[in-house]
Amino acid sequence: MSEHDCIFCRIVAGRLPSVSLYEDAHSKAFMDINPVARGHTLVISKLHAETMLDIPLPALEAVVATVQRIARAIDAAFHPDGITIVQSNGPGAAQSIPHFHMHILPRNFYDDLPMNWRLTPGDRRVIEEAAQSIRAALEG
Ligand code: DGP
Repeated sequence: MSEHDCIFCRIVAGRLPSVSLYEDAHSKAFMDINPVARGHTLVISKLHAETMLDIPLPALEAVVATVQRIARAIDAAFHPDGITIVQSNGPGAAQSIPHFHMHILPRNFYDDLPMNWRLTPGDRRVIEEAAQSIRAALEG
């Protein structure tokens, strides 16, 4: 998808409407059109970058600062039991809009959102092997 076709670029440019909460030079926060919780908010970079792997650090920092600002406001407004911040990269992670964004999800104990996992001990050898692969990539 090019920047020209990108839904979130069109929202940044004001060519598509959004229920806006906040914006600064590098980021924008607005309500998700398919909310899974009351107050479900998106924070996007104004710059078009598809994923966290592509986005320049200053733009990422601006988005994270806005996420904290909005999460604090959501906490004050709704007093949820918790807040999940989630961010997907690529189709295998179910990213449906290829423009970098973070979700802010007010949570409660009984919301049954399918994103919690049980804490099951992993195989230490498999964990160590995965770490070795990542360390090699870091060094390479
Ligand atoms: P993801 O699947 O992580 O890429 O999340 C994309 C989110 O964007 C999804 O929760 C729905 C939301 N969304 C898609 N199109 C629009 C739109 O035009 N306006 C708004 N406000 N949200 C949108």
